Amino acid sequence: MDKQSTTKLIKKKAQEIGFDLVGITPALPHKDLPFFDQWIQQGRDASMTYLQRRRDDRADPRRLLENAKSIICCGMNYYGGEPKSIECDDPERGWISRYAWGDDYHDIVLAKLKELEDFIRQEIDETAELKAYVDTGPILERSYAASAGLGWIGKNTLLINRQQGSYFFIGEILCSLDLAPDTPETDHCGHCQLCIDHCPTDAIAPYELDSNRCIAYLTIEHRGDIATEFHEAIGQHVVGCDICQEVCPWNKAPALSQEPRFKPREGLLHPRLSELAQLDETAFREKFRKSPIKRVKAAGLQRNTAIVQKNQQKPRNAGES
Ligand code: B12
Repeated sequence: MDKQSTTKLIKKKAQEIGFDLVGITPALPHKDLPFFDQWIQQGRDASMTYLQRRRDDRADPRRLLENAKSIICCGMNYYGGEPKSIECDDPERGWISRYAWGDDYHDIVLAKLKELEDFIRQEIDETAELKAYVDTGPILERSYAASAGLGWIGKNTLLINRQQGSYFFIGEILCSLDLAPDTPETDHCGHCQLCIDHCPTDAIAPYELDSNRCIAYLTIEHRGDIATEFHEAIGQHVVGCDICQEVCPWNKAPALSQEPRFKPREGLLHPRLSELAQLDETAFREKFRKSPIKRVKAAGLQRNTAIVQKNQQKPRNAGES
């Protein structure tokens, strides 16, 4: 089978498996690596030192799979059409970021990538060398996915697709087969800077995010107390933040997810603060088994909930959203 036909077959299978986006890019060092290095040098990674630890592996995907020639980049939409955080103003309730409502995307996306790997070995080339990653590998996922034509990197730093918006996860397979590459999408942010204007902590400069100020970082990754200067700006966010995506015009009416396991688990869309505050270690572990929220840890959720409860008790100013 020629390169074009093989590529077409793999893409068709990826879509059958449930990926909303699929594209190919060569497994070579990426031109965006200097941005990553600069970001780290400026300390934008905050306490996420794991990012720099495997910097050299990030520099070249062939360090992860020696014979890699192509990267099969896949996107999986998690948008279910539910309301946005900025549409909830019940003071008894908080907001959990959309990506964290359902089952853990690492497991779901990885299982689908494994299914695609099996197909490649069984139907195309049994000697193909393949290695799949979702989020946790030392790979510049957004940069490779952008090169594979899945979308463009927006000013809010998310990968945005014209049909899917930005509420999609990225996973990829490093592959020893030489596949036909796609062409990258062009930037469609234009003069818009709603994400920058609406970020409550001023964490975003065009195409660059400072994790030290990002509510997603502070509420999910940061351990220990959160600096008081951010408490008020955290607003109702108990886990993660979606504001820079919610105000994005490309997320006004994106395609809907085909994956029922991303639907909100009971009580997670606009969660009751009093219920979250009651969760001890055991109850937390039980409630968030196989959920991305487990990364926040029980102590983190308690800390965040206390901040939000304090915020929700304050009288709101007229005209405030
Ligand atoms: C660390 C991390 C975070 C950190 C830092 C985020 C950040 N913007 O860097 C924190 C905890 C804040 C975070 C938050 C979120 N994350 Co996160 N995160 C990651 C992780 C593990 C690494 C990202 C990274 O390397 N950052 C370093 C910076 C420099 O890289 P980058 O932002 O990707 O930028 C690249 C390009 O934009 C380009 N570039 C950078 N600057 C410039 C400037 C110019 C001019 C140009 C042309 C290019 C360019 O080069 C960079 C290197 O490749 C990735 C998985 C992965 N392995 O990539 C997931 C990932 C980026 N996260 C994801 C998600 C879903 C989220 C959240 C939406 C979760 C939430 N709601 O709380 C938020 C979104 C916040 C945001 N605006 O980014 C998805 C994004 C999917 C998408 N459609 O874009 C990823 C890809 C995970 C996945 N596999 O699906 N995340």
